[in-house]
Amino acid sequence: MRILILGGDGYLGWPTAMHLTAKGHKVAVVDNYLRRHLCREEDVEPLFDVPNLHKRADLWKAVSGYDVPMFIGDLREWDFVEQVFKDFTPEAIIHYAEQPSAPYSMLNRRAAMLTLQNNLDVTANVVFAVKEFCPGAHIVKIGTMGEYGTPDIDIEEGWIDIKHKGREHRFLYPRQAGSLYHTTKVMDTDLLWFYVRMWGIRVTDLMQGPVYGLITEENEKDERLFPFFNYDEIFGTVLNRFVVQAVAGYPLTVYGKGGQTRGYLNIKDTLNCVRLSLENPAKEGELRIFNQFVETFSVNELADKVQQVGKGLGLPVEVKALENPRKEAENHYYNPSHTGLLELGLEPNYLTDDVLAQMMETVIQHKDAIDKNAIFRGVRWE
Ligand code: USQ
Repeated sequence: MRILILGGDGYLGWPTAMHLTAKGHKVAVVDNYLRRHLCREEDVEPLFDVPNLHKRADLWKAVSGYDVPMFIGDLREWDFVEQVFKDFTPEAIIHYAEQPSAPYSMLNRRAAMLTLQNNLDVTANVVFAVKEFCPGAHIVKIGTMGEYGTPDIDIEEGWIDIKHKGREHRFLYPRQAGSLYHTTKVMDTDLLWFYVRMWGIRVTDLMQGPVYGLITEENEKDERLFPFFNYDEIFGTVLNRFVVQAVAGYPLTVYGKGGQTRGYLNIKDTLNCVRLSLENPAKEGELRIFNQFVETFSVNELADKVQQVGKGLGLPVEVKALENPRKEAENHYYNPSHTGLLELGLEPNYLTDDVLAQMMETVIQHKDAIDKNAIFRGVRWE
């Protein structure tokens, strides 16, 4: 299949490019280095230096023999979008090309507007490009479990049947996001649903939970192919942060009561979920939604696991509850369903002690690169 990856330089984008080429697909990537640029602006660099896309593609070619052509530019600009879609007419598009951080979106007005404009403009341009250059192509969009928030009822997989005054109708499951970033994902879903109804495009919207890890089948023998590994408060996800904190001897930063529960997945499962979605596409005129995670944990449970495994490796890990800089429920009901991807054949990689230990051992080798000043800045939601 000819697959175009938008945001192909990112934490998930580059590993996806390697994975799909290794599975026999023809892949091209697009990126404007926004993530690298924002990390530099905020002085929160990833743990390892990551070669630019040209160098990553050269390395991957040398290791695997596969080519990954690339387009460097901004998908908010229609001229560029046109050039990309005319040069590489895709059968499927993976849309990761968004500002991905909740804390970044809450930093200040400029960061909020960048998030809003980037995320929505790119999603709209993708829809217009599909209609004009490759009608029938399947859009696989990375959404987030955070679109649903933490309601006091079970979370369904995208849709809910509502009975009202004796009649019944199926609606998008109610969304109530907890950051501006998450709100842009809700808006993306609405935009896609609108064009599914208007133009009959085919879309899979993946409601993904926080991802952890850095090792995949494709990069395990060569660290130069590792993804960005952010551990700072802005771009690092919680488990990646805790692993780095454990190695650095920095008390684990549990926000508030630590009962915040989310659905987590290993980066390897992100790749499998995306591939399974591509290989079993949505139908024309369908918005298919999967909840993309494999197990749920509270922040306290993650901190306990990291502490235990850290101790086994001789790391004296402390846990320190901090006043929560975010506005979120710290003790809540959480029971989201997630059967769709399992039905497509997903074989989950669970968070075992061995998986955590492997992550920690990798980070230990880069201990000297950890910048403790990046770990906690206190970006408040107020
Ligand atoms: N948390 C802590 N301590 C920390 C960092 C986070 O207690 O040092 C807590 C947060 O308050 C939150 C939970 O851990 O309750 C998850 O935080 P996170 O930073 O790992 O995840 P989040 O900001 O929600 O965003 C991440 C990704 C985003 C993705 C989302 C999926 O950055 O791109 O959409 O996970 S979800 O959380 O399901 O919405």
